Amino acid sequence: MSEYDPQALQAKWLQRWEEQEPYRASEDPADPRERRYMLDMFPYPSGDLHMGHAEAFGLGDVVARYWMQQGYNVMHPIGWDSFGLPAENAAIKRNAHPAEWTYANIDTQAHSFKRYALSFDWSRRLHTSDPDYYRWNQWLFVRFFERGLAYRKGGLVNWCPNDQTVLANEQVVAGKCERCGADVIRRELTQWYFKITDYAQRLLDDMEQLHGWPERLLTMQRNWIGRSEGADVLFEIEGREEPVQVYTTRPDTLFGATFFVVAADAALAEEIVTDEQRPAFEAYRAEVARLSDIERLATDKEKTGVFLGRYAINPVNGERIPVWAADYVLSDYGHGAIMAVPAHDQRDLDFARKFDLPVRVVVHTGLADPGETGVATPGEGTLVNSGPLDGLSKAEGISRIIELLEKEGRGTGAVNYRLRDWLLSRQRYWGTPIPIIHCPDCGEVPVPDDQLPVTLPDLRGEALAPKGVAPLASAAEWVNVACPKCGGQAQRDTDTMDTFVDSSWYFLRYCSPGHTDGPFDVEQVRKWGPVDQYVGGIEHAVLHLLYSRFFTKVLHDMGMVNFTEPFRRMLNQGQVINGGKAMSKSLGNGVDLGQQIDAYGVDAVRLTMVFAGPPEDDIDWADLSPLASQKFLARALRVMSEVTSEPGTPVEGGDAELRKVVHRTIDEVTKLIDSYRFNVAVARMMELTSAARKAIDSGPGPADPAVREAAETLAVMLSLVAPYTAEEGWERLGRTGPVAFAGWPVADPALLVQESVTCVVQVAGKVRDRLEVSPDISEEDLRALALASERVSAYLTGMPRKVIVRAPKLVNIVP
Ligand code: ANZ
Ligand code: ZN
Repeated sequence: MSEYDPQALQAKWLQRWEEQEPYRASEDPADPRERRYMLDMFPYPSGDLHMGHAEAFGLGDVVARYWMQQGYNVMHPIGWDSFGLPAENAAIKRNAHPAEWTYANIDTQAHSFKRYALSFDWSRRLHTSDPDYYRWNQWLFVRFFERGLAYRKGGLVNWCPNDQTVLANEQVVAGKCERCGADVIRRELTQWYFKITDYAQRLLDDMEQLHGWPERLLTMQRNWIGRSEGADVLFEIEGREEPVQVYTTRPDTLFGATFFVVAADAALAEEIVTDEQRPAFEAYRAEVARLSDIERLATDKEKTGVFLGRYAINPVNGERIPVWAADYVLSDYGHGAIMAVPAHDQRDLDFARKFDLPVRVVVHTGLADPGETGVATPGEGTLVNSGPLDGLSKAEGISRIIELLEKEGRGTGAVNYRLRDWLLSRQRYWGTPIPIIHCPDCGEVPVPDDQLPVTLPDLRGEALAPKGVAPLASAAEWVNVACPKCGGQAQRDTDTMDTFVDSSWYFLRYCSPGHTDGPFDVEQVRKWGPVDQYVGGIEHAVLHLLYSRFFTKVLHDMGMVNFTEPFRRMLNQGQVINGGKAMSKSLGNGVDLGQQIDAYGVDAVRLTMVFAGPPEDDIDWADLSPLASQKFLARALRVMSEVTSEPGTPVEGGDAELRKVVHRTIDEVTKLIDSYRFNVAVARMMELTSAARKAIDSGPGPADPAVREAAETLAVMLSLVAPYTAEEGWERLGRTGPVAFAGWPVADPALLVQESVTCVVQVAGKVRDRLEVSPDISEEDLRALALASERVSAYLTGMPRKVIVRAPKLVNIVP
């Protein structure tokens, strides 16, 4: 094998790794190594692996292999998120069972993962669609139910008319179904929810622990949770017994509330509308039902609404203000009703101008009158027209008015969150059945633990077609059961769980995948958890990454895990694009991973991905050259093959210059990998290869021990990105055992001492000073250094006319 033949290398080493299973994490309690847990977001089995997988898993593998080299006991597991709609849609089309498609794709992906040489511990493999996995979804659901964290309620929900199922708020992106892109509509349905809102404050507070998360991700979560502070204020409504609450972040503007708005779809609107206004109101409400929240809240949307024929009383000045229904107030936010302050809130102002309602300035901001300009003034200022609040600032006004309201029992300080409870019922088949039995006498009865799992009945093809009711409802024998409590005739819940339930705790299952006494072995999780490094896409920012944080906190409260945050460090890889655009069927710019591997080899593809740029950035495959990567790997392997000294030869007598290069490389690459700058680390490996090549050809030659040191360092470093080439090189260097565990080299500080060069500084062509500088000093630094020299300034009267810098050896100053 003199030529570089990637396919031959793959065939040879893949077989040995299959036999040796070198990447199995050790369970031996006597193993003294510190544990590390490296996790990739597990894949959905939709066909074979693609370029995006290759990039994300390639990056995760750099981290896992780096830790293995550093001597940690590393767990790097893999599994499949194998419930979900695509399998079901494929099954309908082919008149088959979703499991057929699912498990065939899993086999294909598993095969490709192995070929791609990822350092997985295959013994921990799991599939969420296996009954011995989803059994524990059900078990956890029952625990949540017992704690009041899973409950059923009726209300308007997001409905995808194409997928014929409800969606969680997190799955509605800009008013469209996250999965299929159809416009989401609202439907009135009774559904199961997880009470994630109970954890809103902790989800915010615990972000303090997430130093290792990208700021962008934390910001997205913070905004999604959407905490605000303000007050709940009680308004009397004429002709209604009970006062109505509104939530406001600006109670200081209460004197400027000139009208009152109820969400058109709130029960209150329906209740208080007068007979005279009812027909207009009902027509309007029907119109609003067709809009998504995003559309309703859009600030540039023309304001619409209808007068309800009633008046509310402003609690601070007794003023009668008209009550309207409108779509820009949401029924499930705050209390579904607002006090409108048009002078200081743009949407209220737009509404006031449209319907000719009064605008009263109560905060003097120095800006022009909103009633005239149409531009609200939401900023800071001095309160005016506000009785006891006059002259106060916004902050003073807020605390003063809350005090007054509380004293009179007309309001309280309040905190509000944008976060809604997690809607988890789905009207589809290929998911975890909700383990509840509905009994006419006992109500919602959980399936007893010893009767779990509730497995899916065997439905296939047409039986799965979306009809707006759950397919499980058609399996009469499965549905009709005895009530576990009273034994009477009862029925199973026919919805399945959102598949995000499956992924909310899978990382715990990996710690003890065969566990049969619970979802996971608490002791094992204590040893391995939390995840030290998680790698996956930013698209999960407010979905999976929020849900798993919630699950972890609940499990913590149940005493099952000893940490409150599941993922210590988080890396969001960029996307692989082609020709500046995301790969897509319609653009025809897809790149097939299998073809790339056939053409250039696994190592060249992996190296190309890692070398392309910082891990978080998108990489454009059209700009990259896997062929150049392949040539580099061939060069590296040649260097490793040409070393003639024996393994273990003492390195002390080796070439001093090359040794300095080796140790500087070790020092830099270690720091670069620690800070995720993998691409620059690869560049350093390339430089090391060139230095070794030069030493062999025109330096001390292939027998010099420093050449061996360089080649062995190269093999170990390359094992992070090019496992086949590294393993082969390691063997040719006469070493035995997997290169993955050779041990990360340590830089010798004595060899890191920076040499310096002498820089000559001339003024008007005469040498006036000599400076000792680093060989890689920048032009700016050198220029500044030269001009700061006292010997130089003695010959200058003012700013020099010109400074010519030739780093690192010459500075020429023209006075
Ligand atoms: C009066 C007011 C005056 C307001 C002012 C703002 C500025 P965040 O920060 O997002 O929590 N609001 C309350 N409930 C609402 C609902 N169900 N639908 C739409 N809007 C609602 O926003 C709180 C503010 O949003 C509240 O404060 C209320 O308008 C509005 F100069 O009350 B404000
Ligand atoms: Zn019963």
